[in-house]
Amino acid sequence: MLRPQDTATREKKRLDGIWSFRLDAESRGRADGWFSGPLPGAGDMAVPASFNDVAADAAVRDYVGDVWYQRTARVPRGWAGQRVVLHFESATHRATVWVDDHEVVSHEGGYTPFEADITEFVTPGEEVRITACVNNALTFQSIPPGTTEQTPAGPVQRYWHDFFNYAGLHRSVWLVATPQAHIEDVTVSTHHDGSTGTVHYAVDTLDADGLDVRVVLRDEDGAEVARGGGASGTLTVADVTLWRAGRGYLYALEVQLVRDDEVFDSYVQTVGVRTVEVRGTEFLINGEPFHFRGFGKHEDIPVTGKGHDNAWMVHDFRLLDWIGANSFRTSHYPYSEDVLDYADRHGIVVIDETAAVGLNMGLGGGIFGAQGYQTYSPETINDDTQRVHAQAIRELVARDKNHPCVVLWSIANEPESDTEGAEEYFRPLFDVARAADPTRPVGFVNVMLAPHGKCRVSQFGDVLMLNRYYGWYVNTGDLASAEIAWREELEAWATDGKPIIITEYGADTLSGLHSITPQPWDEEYQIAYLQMNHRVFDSVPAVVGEQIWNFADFKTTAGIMRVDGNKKGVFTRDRKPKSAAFYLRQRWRGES
Ligand code: BDP
Repeated sequence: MLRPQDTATREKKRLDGIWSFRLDAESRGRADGWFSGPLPGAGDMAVPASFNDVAADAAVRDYVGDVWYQRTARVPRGWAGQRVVLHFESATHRATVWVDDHEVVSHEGGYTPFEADITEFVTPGEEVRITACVNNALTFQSIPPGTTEQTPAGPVQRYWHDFFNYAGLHRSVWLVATPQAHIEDVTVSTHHDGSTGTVHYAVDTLDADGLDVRVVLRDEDGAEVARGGGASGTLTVADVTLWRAGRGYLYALEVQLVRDDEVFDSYVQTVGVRTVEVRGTEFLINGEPFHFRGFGKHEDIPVTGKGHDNAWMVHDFRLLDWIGANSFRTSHYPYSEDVLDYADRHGIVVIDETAAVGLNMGLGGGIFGAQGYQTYSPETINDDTQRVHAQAIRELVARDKNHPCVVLWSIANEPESDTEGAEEYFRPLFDVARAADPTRPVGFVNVMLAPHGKCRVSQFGDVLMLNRYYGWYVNTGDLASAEIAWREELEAWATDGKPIIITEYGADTLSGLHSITPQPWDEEYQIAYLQMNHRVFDSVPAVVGEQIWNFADFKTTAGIMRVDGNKKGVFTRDRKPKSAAFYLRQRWRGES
């Protein structure tokens, strides 16, 4: 599947705006045919946005079940004879879509795109009704998992991840026109040897009998640097400008479907020439050791929730630059493709994560031991979950494989990983990731409950990614003991001979709370906590990265450990710096 694009042969029309919207607490909509006319009893909803906080109504915020979105759109009259596609960048966590009365597509998984060829159901120049039934329920067979508990007061969604279960249409919806004979997919991979770069490409086409593939590679000035033909091939780039952290140089690969000089379809794929390699305890980008500095982030902003917003995105990248970060992890789900495009262009390195978070019944919103379920069992996380998880990995790789910013796949965050069930569950998933993308390392993020010597899943990873909270969840307020315990554990991990990225370490901090004798929750403690961690990291050579939890404060489910959300941000939820931001700027940029 390709991103919607405007090219010489393609057009796209964005369907964002105000849609009709309603809850469907009794799940009546399908049986009552709500797609077959104007949505009965509907209110308004903004797209893109999470619906939860927009309505200013606790019943909408905490709602579990089906919600319905609807709008009409006119298919441009100039699209006659074209193939018309309806494309959703995401629908959280699953959706079924109708065009007028026709059911056209269903999709499971809240953070990857899906689309349907709707040519036969539309007439260019006329309006169509587009209806989506979106469902936000988490089950043991969804990624992420959860369960709906029936209480005397009604259904309550329970889950084991520490961010609010925002849902809805979080990203843009598009109508797209392509030629009937069209390019279906493009895959690129790159190498370089000295100043010579190579770009390997492979093109999938549909209904393109008798047509040829032609490719032209251009540099950032638009000058042609290479050309080729055939469904796959390798282009050579003399005097290549590499994509690197801090300098996101992008070539443009124009892929054309042609017969002689007639162009039937054209698609432009950006290409960053770079290599990624794990060698011993080093993580190499372009053959040079790379040290990750940055954050675990969230897609999380006031009111809009997980709805994509370009202004906030650009602002966040400015803050990353201001503070001297060179990377982030898309904790804990695939982010908007706009974010990855932006990271490509600005040379920010990305650890790309699936939505497999909370596969751990021993954890819940930062509270250890919130048991009650067994993680891996026929009734909980089981073979069906594994199939959904495998599909989530495939869809993530299919979507993001061509982004130079993505250097590492994270197939899960903090799953239970110290049991036989965990080993059986994860072994095949690493194979799935490697089969989908042989060019990038694969890992998963290890939790403190499975320390070195106990974890049975880290053996499968190319890289060790560790989340640790010494001085916060353990040795709370006692940084001296924390430092000793942390160094001891880290030195044990270093004996595995793999690069270690600390993907989370952090302390909840209430902006504005100060003390000359630091203790948990005040701004000085956050700095002291980070300094302690950095002393430990700087003394263990296998550590190749530090990503603080979190870039900004974010919304979570309600709980006695969370005051208006998780406060481990270096910035507040509205992106004001806490004191730690200035300390980090000093460490990462040498500037205060
Ligand atoms: C880890 C999780 C992260 C949480 C964080 C915390 O990976 O999602 O928000 O801890 O408790 O367990 O702050």
